[in-house]
Amino acid sequence: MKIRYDHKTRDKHWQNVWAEGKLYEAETVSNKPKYYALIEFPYPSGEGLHVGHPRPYIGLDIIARKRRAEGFNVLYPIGWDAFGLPTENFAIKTGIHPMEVTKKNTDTFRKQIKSLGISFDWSREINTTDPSYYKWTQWIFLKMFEKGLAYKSKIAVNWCISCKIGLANEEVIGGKCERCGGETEKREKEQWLLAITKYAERLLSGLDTVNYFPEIKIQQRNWIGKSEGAEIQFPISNFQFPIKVFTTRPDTLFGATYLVISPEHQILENLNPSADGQISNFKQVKEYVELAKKKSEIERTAEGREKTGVKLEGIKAINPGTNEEIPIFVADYVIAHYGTGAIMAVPAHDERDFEFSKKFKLPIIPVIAPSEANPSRENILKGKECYEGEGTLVNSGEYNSLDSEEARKKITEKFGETKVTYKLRDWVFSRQRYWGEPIPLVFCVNCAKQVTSYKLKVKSKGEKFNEGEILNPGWAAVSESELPITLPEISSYKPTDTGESPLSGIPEWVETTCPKCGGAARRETDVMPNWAGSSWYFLRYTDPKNDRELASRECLEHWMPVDWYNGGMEHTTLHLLYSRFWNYFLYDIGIVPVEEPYAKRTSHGLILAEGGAKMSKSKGNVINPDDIVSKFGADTFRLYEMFIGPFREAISWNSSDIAGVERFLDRVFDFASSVVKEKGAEKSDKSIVKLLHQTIVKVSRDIEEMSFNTAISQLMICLNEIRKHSNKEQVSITRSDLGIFLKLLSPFAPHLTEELWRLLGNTTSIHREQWPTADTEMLKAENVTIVVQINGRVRGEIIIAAESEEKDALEALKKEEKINHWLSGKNISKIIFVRNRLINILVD
Ligand code: ANZ
Ligand code: ZN
Repeated sequence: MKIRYDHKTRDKHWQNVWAEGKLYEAETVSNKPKYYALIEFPYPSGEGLHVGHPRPYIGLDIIARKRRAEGFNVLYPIGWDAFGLPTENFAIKTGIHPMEVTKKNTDTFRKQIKSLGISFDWSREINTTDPSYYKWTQWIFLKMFEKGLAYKSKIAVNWCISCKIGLANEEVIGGKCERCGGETEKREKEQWLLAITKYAERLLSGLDTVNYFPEIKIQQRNWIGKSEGAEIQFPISNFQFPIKVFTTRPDTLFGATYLVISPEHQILENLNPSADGQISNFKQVKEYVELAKKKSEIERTAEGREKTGVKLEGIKAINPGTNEEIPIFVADYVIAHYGTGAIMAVPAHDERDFEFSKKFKLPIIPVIAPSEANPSRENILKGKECYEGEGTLVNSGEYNSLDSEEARKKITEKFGETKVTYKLRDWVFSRQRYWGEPIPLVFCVNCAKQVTSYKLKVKSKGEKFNEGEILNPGWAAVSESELPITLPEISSYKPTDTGESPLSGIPEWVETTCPKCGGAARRETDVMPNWAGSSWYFLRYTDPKNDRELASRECLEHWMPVDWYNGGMEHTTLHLLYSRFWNYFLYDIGIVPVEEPYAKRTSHGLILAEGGAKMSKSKGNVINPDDIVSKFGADTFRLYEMFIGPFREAISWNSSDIAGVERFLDRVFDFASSVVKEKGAEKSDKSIVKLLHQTIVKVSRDIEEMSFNTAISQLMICLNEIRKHSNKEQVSITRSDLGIFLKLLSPFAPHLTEELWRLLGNTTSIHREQWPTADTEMLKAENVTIVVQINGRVRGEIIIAAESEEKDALEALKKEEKINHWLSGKNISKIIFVRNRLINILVD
């Protein structure tokens, strides 16, 4: 009869034992080295936990458990990112207070997560909607305000029509609201902004100091979008002000055959017919401008979209290189708030301009000649084909025959000035909603007048006003002792149709006194976006109950930076950038000890529904983890989520595959029980010992590489061998060697391995054991044959020590004349190395 592990009662039992023993609580004072593992804390939605949530939790749980076993003092915390729209929308619908909704949802999430046996330190649980937490979110905002990093400005915001809320650019995807998928439009609104652009350069260069997945660094770099180029002024005939353009290719100046300004460009106001009337077709221009304003930026700049525009009749610009008159257009493919909002168009060398010039029959003058080797050279020099590359200057007067790089410097020196531009914009930080952190500022008419007159005077020594107050006349920070400014009880959570926050309808809350002059003042009624609380939560975990500071310096010094942070790729340009920015700021004002908050950042793939669609309630294809856990137990669930496929890749759920991992765990339990019964072998089989040590190496390495699925397969292979070598009379393994196997499995299946560990006679937890180390002697002897391919073709074999690295294989290859023959004189462009199997060398 097979003996089975009874997950229904034992999972809970062990979870209680661990909790009582405080097994996973980080030590505040410790001689051990620290390790801080972090996952993105969840938003506790009303839908409950989704099978996608636990994937990263389990992944980092395995890392955290391995680190504990390696002797680290591990912090692996959890909390709730609980401000946000779905909760507020639910409150609007039902009238239930968002706080109550949040409580109910977090209770559900907590229970669900706890059922998975993840080694979170629950004693440090935080919640961004807790006033004792958001007190510090408000405090950080106040510091930013004082330093002049927060400012109010009337800007065109992306307005979601159905959510009635302003959205950051990052929250608009393909012109649609990221949250509800509804239409967005542009609206002018007074908004608070945070000057993240002041940190652009540091956020960029800081990336060189951290260990993030390459694709994460690339996305962050692109989002910051640093561009080095030049600003060049083009005089306008019969008008006093020139038009300034930003270009990354000043070397193409002589090929600029027209200018294009964005529909929002200031000059259109100045050249308004009511003023001087230089633009004779102003009405047509105006119509075009209105139309363009309705379109989203993404629509406007989409590649391959038919170019539109209108020529400004009656005025002309002068190309400072050629001194020739060129026409000016307004066109929506030029964006207002990038560079100077105007471009010099060089159709011969810019695809967008090339398309535009074809449509409007504008001259194409090639000024960069590609090398002789370029097969399109003829066509390019005739202006029949666009060429965006580098080359030698032609048609450019005294600059002819310079190479483009040299010409960029020379032309910039003569006609313009060097300029660095970033795509990154300041962060729109106010929301006209209820369920967010109140912005702790007050507006006072009296002070507004004073600041204005103070600004006129020379800044006096007394520093009567801080930078934020000078920047935002009339706005004052509430005093720190008043924090937190809590959300008032209200009867309706509906945003108002004017777009103001529901808070604006509560005079008792809004009306207050000015902290500066004591006069009557009004509170800011906008609240913070839901990115606020998550911009510093990793700091709070280090000292979650501190009521004097956001966290003590001592705790921050002990724990920061986060050693390993795993989260979704969808947060790379939002949360990850925002939180790095806040951390940099807190570093600058002396609160946190490190500039970069995260030493390492990885990400996981989504779990999709069977068949590859996204799981969603509306499609009815959501898998509830509770069902899986109650049927198969937490360990089978965990193992399945890790075995399902490569951790980094999106993967479809497949219920029928769960049985496979369940069977494996059943075998482990059954076999281990028989070892317990028979007291194990005197001595393990030699081949088993060897395999066990190989397994130590492989599982240890695979865990570090987040290759959890291959670690599990190795454990499966190992178990099969152990069982194969055992028979009815004699098992092949000692109890202590079986213990090694269980330790390797324990981060994946913590409950079942704990049960077996105790059955083996141990009185303390397997999760307090040391991580097994491999006996290198045991591994040395073995050699493996590696297939050698050149450009994918098999060209021979080499024999090297098992587990050798790529460089060892290359070293061995040098001695193989036959193979070397294929490589001599060739340029190696890439090497693909599959350990213990194959090396494929790609040559040009
Ligand atoms: C002339 C030129 C010639 C350009 C050429 C390119 C190639 P990145 O690298 O993204 O910074 N540009 C500048 N401001 C713009 C705006 N507000 N809206 C749309 N396009 C704008 O791109 C910089 C280039 O994008 C600039 O260099 C400009 O076109 C265009 F052979 O100037 B270029
Ligand atoms: Zn005042």
